[in-house]
Amino acid sequence: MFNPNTRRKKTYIDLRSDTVTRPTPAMRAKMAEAEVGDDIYKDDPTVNALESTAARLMGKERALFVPSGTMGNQISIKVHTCPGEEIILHRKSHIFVYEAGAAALISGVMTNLVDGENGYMDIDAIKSGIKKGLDMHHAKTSLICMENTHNVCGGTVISLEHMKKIYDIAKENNIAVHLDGARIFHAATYLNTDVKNIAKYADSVMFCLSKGLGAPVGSMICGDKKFIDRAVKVRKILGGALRQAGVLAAAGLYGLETMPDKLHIDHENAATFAQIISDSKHVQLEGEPQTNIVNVSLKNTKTDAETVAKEMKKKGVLINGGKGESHIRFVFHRDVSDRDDVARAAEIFLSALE
Ligand code: TLP
Repeated sequence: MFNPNTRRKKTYIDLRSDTVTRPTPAMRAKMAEAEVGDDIYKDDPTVNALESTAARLMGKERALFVPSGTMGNQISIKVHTCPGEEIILHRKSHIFVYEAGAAALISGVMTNLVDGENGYMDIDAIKSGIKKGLDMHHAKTSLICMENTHNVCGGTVISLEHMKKIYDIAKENNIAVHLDGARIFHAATYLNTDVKNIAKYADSVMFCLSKGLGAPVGSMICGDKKFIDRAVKVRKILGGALRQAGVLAAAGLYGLETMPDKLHIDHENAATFAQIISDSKHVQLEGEPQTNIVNVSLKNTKTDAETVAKEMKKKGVLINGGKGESHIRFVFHRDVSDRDDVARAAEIFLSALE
């Protein structure tokens, strides 16, 4: 019988992202055993189970399985907006920085970018940025997007108080709120709360199965029935409607059942890693890690991220590093759970700076 683990090539300690996890034998077994059907006919019992589980966990009426987080965010933007309108979001949000301009291309919306430390969008800037569209010169603001945890800002967690403030402002102005909760379970772990308590400050939530939860593919979008009905159509338009997707949904369900309670390990590993490397005078942490991401500045060194990445790869650790860049992100996940590997990766990073 095919044994996936016999096919593995050299194993690296892979800190490029938490998207790199591979399904465990137990997860693969669930995938192999999954009952399937044609999901376009809503005939796939495993996808249906995943969607009802996700909706229940997020405290929303409905949920929809989508192939990726990017597609989930973009479907949500498309549903909440009309072309020519404006969305407010953080300058360093994934939707703005890493989704290849999709909001402009797919939804035809303008982005009104708001700054803020650690991913906390400045409240006054949001208030003054809202345009009702009554003045013929203005694009109407129809959506505010939040991100929690905040990836580019170092996996930082936005407090419930801050989220509530933004949600209340949006509601006073009849504006929808979307949450990019790719790592919402990490945020909930840090806040020691239920994901529902985070999701309640958004009309729609996207979360990823393929990051900390360890599934190979997929994300969920959750919202009310009207939102999901419209999202189903947009998913079809974008080519994201799948057929016997139960084999993928089974991995997502297994991730939802088994992983949220273990994410604290990734946070502890990130903290241990940060603590070891911060003993070096060359290393400048860009803030204390709160969750599974450690952001480091190389400004006190003579090297760049590309050189560091090459040196680390020779010694068995993978990171992303661009030429001339003075910033590195280290991401912790289930496949780096061994404490010795965490310490080893930290030592290898420090030796790559010399
Ligand atoms: N983030 C990836 C890269 O795209 C940068 C990563 O390695 O962290 N929202 C957030 C906050 C994300 O971090 C990501 C992925 C997405 C959305 C998109 O998810 P996918 O990759 O499934 O399209």
